[in-house]
Amino acid sequence: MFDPRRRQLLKAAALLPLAAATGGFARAAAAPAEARFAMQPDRPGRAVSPTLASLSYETLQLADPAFFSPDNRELVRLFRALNPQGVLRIGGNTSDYASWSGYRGALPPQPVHEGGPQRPFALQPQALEALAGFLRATGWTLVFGVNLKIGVPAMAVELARAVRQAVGDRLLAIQIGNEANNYEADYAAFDAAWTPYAQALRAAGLPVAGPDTGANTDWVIEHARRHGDASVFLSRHYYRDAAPKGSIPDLLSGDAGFYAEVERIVRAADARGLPLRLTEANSYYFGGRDGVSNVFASALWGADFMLALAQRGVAGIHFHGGTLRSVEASLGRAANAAVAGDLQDRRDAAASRYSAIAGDVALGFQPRPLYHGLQLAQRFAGARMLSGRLDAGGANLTAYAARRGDALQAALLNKDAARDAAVTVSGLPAGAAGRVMRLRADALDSRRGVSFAEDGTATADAHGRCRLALPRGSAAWVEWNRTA
Ligand code: BDP
Repeated sequence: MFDPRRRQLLKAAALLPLAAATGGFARAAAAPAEARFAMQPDRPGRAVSPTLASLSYETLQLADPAFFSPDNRELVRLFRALNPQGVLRIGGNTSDYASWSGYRGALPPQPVHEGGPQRPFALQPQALEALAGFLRATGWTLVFGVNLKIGVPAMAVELARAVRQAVGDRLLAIQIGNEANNYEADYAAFDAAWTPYAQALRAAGLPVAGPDTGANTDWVIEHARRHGDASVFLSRHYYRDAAPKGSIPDLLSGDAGFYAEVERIVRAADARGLPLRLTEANSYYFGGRDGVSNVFASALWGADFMLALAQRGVAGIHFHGGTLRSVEASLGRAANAAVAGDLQDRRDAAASRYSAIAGDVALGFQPRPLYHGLQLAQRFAGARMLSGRLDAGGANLTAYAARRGDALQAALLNKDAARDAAVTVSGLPAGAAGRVMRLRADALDSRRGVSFAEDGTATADAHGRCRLALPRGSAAWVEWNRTA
């Protein structure tokens, strides 16, 4: 049973580390940092894929055909506003519990999780029809995961065929198994189970991508070596850590170790001309951390994470989310969604803690703080990243630059809880007129009141320099028109 007092206590407990970490700052903030960001327009880097901001949902979300449906107008609108060319990945733990209702062959007995909701369920054709309408309405394409754990390639082929028949060209790829590193002994065992599926799917003319593993960089590289020639893209997942270990300072400290792993995978992907997609990613696994994954800090994290990866050549990042029920079921847990509060609170409680979009079919939908961070980073879609040298002036800042046609753009992120900053951007055409958008909220732990909106102009001086204020816990996106 839901007990509101207990929730208050839990909330207070979750905020304690933050209060301790930021309590002093509000009263005695450190001196503003003087930062410099030298954009290098003559040193182009990677092209940013239009599919950069993408999403991931549990297969179990399809149990309700009203969710991914063209009639679900609010969700359609939020998808389109995030990215008119995004890619929806359907998968997660529940993909390895899904069967296809049209399959008439024999199935081995399915494991039933003791008392929990993580149990086999059958996908219905109506859900695929509705999904196809949703994709047409949003302009999105699809990556669809089939059940590897059950060990029946013939069922996977029938399901994948039905998916393709429903969605047509919008099917980008089929993936086989979700994080098989959790149930296969090693890469060789995975490959032995995976290969008959891939062969059967390809024989049916279906596009295949993978390996869709958890945190296994070596598996991805080995997979590229063995199957890269026939693959649509390479994939792995990312979560910073487990939910109990999550905190705002941890989330905002960056993840250099992971970036180095991405560079290794991108080298393997480049060697075969393959894109790399993080087909499932978010802040903290085990469903996300309340007070961290669903507050404003997650927006700064998400924007920074996307741009750091786009700079390293990652084509798309699928932020995992959906209803609390679907994600908790993926973890073998029941969802105890709170029903107290106003509509915004209730939508928030109906969604998994890390979801970029809150709500459900009954309550309607609204953006979470993370959504606005993804919108900021998505501004780089279709542009070419540029080199830049950042002197952060001692604050926790990151900065990214890109060129699109004649325009130069920069994202400046102040992830510091304590220090306001002023950033001098250089390398601009003299006198270039910049249009500024800001990502902000009252505080890093704000659940509401997050915005990413126009905020005036920033014009370069005769030396091509432009100074911008960047308050702690905020970000700016600026686009300078070279011809101005
Ligand atoms: C991933 C699973 C997904 C879970 C998520 C989590 O693929 O189904 O919902 O972890 O733990 O590993 O939040």
